[in-house]
Formats: sequence, structure tokens, C-alpha cells
Amino acid sequence: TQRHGFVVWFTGLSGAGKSTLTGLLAPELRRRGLAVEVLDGDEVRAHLSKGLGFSREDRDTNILRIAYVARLLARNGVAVITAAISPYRETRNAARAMVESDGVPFLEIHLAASLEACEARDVKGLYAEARAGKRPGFTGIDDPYEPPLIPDLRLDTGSERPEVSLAALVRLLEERGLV
Ligand code: GGZ
Repeated sequence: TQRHGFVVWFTGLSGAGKSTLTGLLAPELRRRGLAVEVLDGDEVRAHLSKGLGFSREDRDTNILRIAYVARLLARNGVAVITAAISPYRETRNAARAMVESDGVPFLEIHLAASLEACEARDVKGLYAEARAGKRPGFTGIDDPYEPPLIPDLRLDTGSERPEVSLAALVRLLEERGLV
């Protein structure tokens, strides 16, 4: 029996926990017998989107490429997890439309850690660089992030532990009959 693919689309600020949650969800889905592929912003920008910057146009190009590949994979039964900031509402909606045009379920998951929480962690020191003016156009500092109005799920990754977020996410996938 062919598995049905789907797309879990994480969106949130740098440091909101997209990669962390991806690192928990992917093995959990594999454990349940699903074929899983991850499209992480950093990884995609090293390969598929090499050379793109952080203007609105380049971010949109990046996101629509990720959506295109996610669609190809998911319509062949793969559970796809994407982890890019994807700051623009309209572009996320275009990503959803592309995926759903093939009848593939698309779940927009807002990792809603506040800017304050992300900046306090500053795992990679990027916020400090942005505040110092060394990274102009940094999301949340001097570049927009448009939160989803009606996400499939919103997780408070600023305060709750990643394992708790994961459990809520798996529950949603079960409710939707995807796992
Ligand atoms: C936002 C930036 C920027 C700027 C470099 N703005 O936490 P990270 O480091 O590892 O993830 C961020 C990543 C963002 O790439 P995405 O492909 O996810 O962005 S988008 O969806 O908007 O296309 C961050 C780093 O790249 N980074 N400069 N100016 N994040």
C-alpha cells in the first residue's frame, strides 16, 4: 500500500526552533515507517538556492523552489518537512496552493517564539551581528516577519520544551489521519 505524502511547513524567526523540531519530527516519522525528506533553509541555500540573498525577491524565489520540490516528493508518498523562515504570508499561501494543487495535504506550523526569546538565545550570534548593523535586512530586526493568521498549528517554542511541541505536532498528524 502506497503511503500518502504530506508537507509539514514550519515557519518562524531565526532561532524559533525550526531545525530543532525538524530533528525530532523526522526520526519520529521514520520510526513509524514513513519515508521522510527534509528541506532546511540553510541546506537549500547551500545547494538548490545557492547564490540567493535575503531581498524579498530572493526569499520568495527560495520559498517557491522549496515548495516545488516538496510537492514533487510528497505526491510520491514522501513526508516532507520544510524549515525555512518563510516570512511572507502571501508567499506561504502560494507554497500551499502549489502543494495542494496535487491534492497533497499541507500543514502550516507557526513556531511562535517571540523575537525576544530568539534574540536571548542567539545560538549563532546572528542577532548580535544584526543589531550591530553587520547583517542588514535581518528578519525580525529590520526585515519583516508576517505571522500566519490561521496556521494549522501554533507552537509556543519560546517557552515550551521541544518534546512538548513534538507531541502536539504528532497529535495533529494523527488527527488528520496522516500518520
Ligand atoms: C534572516 C538570515 C539572514 C537574514 C542570514 N535574515 O538561523 P539560521 O541563520 O540558521 O537561519 C537563517 C537563515 C534563513 O534562511 P531561510 O532560507 O530560512 O530564509 S527565507 O525563508 O526568508 O528565505 C539565518 C540565516 O539564514 N540568515 N542572513 N538577513 N536570516
